[in-house]
Amino acid sequence: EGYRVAILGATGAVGTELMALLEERQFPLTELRLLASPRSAGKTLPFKGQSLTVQPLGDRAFDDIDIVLASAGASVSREWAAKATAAGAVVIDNSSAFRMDPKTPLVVPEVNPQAAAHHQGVIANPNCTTILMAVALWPLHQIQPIQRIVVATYQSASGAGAQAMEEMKQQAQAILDGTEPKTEAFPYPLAFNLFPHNSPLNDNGYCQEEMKMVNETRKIFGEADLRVTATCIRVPVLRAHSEAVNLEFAAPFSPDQARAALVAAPGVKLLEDWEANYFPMPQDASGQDDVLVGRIRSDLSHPNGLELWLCGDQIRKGAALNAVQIAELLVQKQWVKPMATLA
Ligand code: A2P
Ligand code: 11C
Repeated sequence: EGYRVAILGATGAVGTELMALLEERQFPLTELRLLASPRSAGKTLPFKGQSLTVQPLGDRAFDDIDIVLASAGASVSREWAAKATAAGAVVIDNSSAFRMDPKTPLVVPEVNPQAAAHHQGVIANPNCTTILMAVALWPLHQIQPIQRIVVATYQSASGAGAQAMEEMKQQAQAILDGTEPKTEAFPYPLAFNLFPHNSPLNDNGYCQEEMKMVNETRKIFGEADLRVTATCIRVPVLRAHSEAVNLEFAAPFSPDQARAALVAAPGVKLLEDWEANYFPMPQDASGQDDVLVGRIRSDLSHPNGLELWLCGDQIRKGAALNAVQIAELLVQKQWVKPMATLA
């Protein structure tokens, strides 16, 4: 038995990784349909030793499809998700379009898999920084409730897509060559620089990326009143995000208790060598499935406080892997309709 899957945004940074993960994890497929903008129509991409042709998104794009993995941005999802569900598909949407919609489950399989059972055709994949933090904090929260999260992020170029990654490389080359770096995907040069996250600012002074961390974490944890504050920064790293997290628990929670919880938790890897001063780095996390956590220490300034540092691959667990895990969950629990019979 297999499923007919469409990747919407197949030519993008996340789309490319979705294809690699479906192949690597041997997702049960009877068809893989690649969809992108008309600009990419006719382009071919490799999959399982074959060459698949990219099709332009259009009215019949979702006919006879069981699962859509969508990663072409929020406006494309807003326009096309209802058409895909009307055609009978379940949409796993990587964009922000439906995340805070009360009818749409927002799922990190290590945290709230059961939420996916109640889907009405669309399941939202959270923001990348939120996913990475949720995977690392949920096991701690199970043992000792977290009361407040203060997080600062160090976000890679990949969060802004394939073109942004390319732009940063070209900026680095331009600066080394002594020429003016070009900026299109980003508002400012990112190479040899950093800046507060380039998402629009809200009236409360937070940018949208920061408010996603606040609101999405609350929804995933099922804790509407959890106190979360975030500062999101774009840094000149290609493809893994890092986060410095300060936690306040209901009662003292020691670093060793946290380590024990993390070692036992799925999707997390403890990486600490205090003698060598070696802790997670984006280059260790790139291409890895697990969120790497380290530098766990008691907060000197608060008896119930704990500090930790994490790195996770933004394109994999932050986006594509989480979406494929949701698809696997649907298959395993039979929460997606199986395809029409195989001949
Ligand atoms: P295309 O390559 O044809 O522009 P990234 O996040 O890496 O920037 O990738 C965005 C993905 O979304 C790409 O696959 C891109 O296709 C796709 N995309 C962007 N706009 C549209 C659109 N209007 N319709 C369909 N796909 C789109
Ligand atoms: C970034 N997290 O790193 C953002 C990109 O809501 O899916 C993804 C935005 C989103 O810039």
